[in-house]
Amino acid sequence: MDKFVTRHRKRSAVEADEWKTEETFKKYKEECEVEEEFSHPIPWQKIEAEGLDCDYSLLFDKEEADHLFNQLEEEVEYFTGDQAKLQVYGKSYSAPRKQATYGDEGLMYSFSGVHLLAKPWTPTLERIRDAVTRATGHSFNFVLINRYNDGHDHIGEHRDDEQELDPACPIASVTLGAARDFIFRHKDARTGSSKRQIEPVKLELAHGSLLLMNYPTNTYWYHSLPVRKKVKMPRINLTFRRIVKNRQKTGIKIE
Ligand SMILES: O=C(O)CCC(=O)C(=O)O
Repeated sequence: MDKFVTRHRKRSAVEADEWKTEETFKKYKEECEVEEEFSHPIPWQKIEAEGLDCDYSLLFDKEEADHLFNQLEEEVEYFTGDQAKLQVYGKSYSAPRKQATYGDEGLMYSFSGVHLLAKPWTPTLERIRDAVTRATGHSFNFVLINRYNDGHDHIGEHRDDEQELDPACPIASVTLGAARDFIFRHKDARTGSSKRQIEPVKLELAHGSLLLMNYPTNTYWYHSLPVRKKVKMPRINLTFRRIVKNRQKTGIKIE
């Protein structure tokens, strides 16, 4: 098969306030999509579970991934000082990783009461974003960058389910650097007396890889990048997103 499908939306997500159920969302998506070819076919691996729909592939070969990693090390400016702190249950903590946000002009990243304006795209971020667009047919206006210095750096369980994210656009997660375990846990398998036995979904995200988290994955599943003390090398993760501009209110919640 050498034809792939590009999905373009014909109307804005803002009009879709009626998205209350999966049925209405699916119907809306079908109405909105048109098919055409695009030019960067890559083999995808489907990852599915109850309410989880992901696609995984290697987007960049080692040489290109090494180059992109080195370029990002020169270009990306990470938050420092108060902007690098997390507020969890009213207390301020240093994030166990470095973070930065880039994107289209005026887009805001809101996180634990702190509002951070996206910096303008750098040449390397544009190059990666465009490669993701060619591979998926989706366009992105924002990227959150997490840099993990080694296996002590991590991110706790959370969902990327903010209302300003366009659900018709997957969250596209690019990994450069050390391979790390990435774990999904169903929301009903976490805590409480009604806890269900649903196996977690564990992946290893490789250097140069692309993971697409499609709707409704972030409705039902939490994800995390746990501590792995044996990992000595740094890793940069870029999550490309599409933010609906006049829905911006809240940011990523880390629990
Ligand atoms: O570094 C990763 O792979 C995970 C990043 C993440 O969970 C996020 O950006 O929401």
